[in-house]
Amino acid sequence: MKASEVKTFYYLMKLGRRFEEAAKEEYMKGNIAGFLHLDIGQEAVSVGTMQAFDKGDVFTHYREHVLAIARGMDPKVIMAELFGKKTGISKGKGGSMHLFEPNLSFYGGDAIVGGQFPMAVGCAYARKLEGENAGVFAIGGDGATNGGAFFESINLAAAWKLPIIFFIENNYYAIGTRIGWVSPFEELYNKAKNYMPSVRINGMDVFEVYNEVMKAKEYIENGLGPYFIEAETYRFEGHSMSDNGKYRSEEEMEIFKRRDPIENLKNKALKLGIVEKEFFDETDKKIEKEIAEAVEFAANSPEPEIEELHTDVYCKECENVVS
Ligand SMILES: Cc1ncc(C[n+]2csc(CCOP(=O)(O)OP(=O)(O)O)c2C)c(N)n1
Repeated sequence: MKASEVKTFYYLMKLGRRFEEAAKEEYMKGNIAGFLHLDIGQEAVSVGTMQAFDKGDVFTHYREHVLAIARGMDPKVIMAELFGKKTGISKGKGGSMHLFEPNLSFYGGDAIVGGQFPMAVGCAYARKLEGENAGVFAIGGDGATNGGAFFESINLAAAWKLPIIFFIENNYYAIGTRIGWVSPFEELYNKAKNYMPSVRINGMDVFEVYNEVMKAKEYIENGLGPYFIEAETYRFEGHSMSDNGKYRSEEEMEIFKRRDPIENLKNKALKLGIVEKEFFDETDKKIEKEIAEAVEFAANSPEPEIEELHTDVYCKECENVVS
């Protein structure tokens, strides 16, 4: 546990948490419409994975604000996207579930559960043909592992030894469906272990996530084929803003809240004397300012013009690529 790593991980996780809390507040005020899936509680996964997988291509599902922040996307353009503004990362036309940024190799926000996996496998195949070995990272939820797209993807990735990491955030619920009701077991790494190295880790510990993805990255870069990681985690909020999460018990919530990845990292670093209290206080203040600026930027940005309804709908250049 190095001080520099603790500082980076804490900053990004806290920035992500405060971003989400602000987004929730703005949603309640009516400034954000549509769907909003919060990552609160799962920040160790978003930050640990993106810090370790620093090159290569990233394919995500719709719960991706903190992944995007940890990848290097400016919170201002994410907030503006949530507000549906012209300055948003997808020009305000995608919203919360579509934070796509090719310059960061971030192909994110697939709203179709499990839809990101076949695309990620296609990309991994293309990268292998091109002789690129930075690989592909595909992340999804526990519910996504019950779909055919997931099984077809791990099958082909293993058969063709593709450079891809499959990462599952097992937060136990697919909206209100508990994993054990629709899967014969809750430890999902069992689903991939006949295909590739497959592990289950503590997704509430940012260092554990980071170290495991570093290991997986080395494995795929060496051309050995795909790698599967299941991280046990928990979302403290409902599935989306329209879900009050009443299907979970208070006791279960309490157990996982005691494992809060941000508080625990801070307390551990303080106890071991690795990072001083002043750092955390100053970082918190800096983050408050950054988040206030992001909301202000989004609120003051213009709406997209009506003509924009017809742009970015069809890819004319792609016709030549496919032929
Ligand atoms: C193919 C498909 N089926 C159903 C849905 C509706 N749906 C949206 S999110 C979701 C739950 C997915 O849960 P999980 O994969 O565990 O991810 P989490 O929300 O827990 O991050 C469902 C069923 C969808 N978007 N796409």
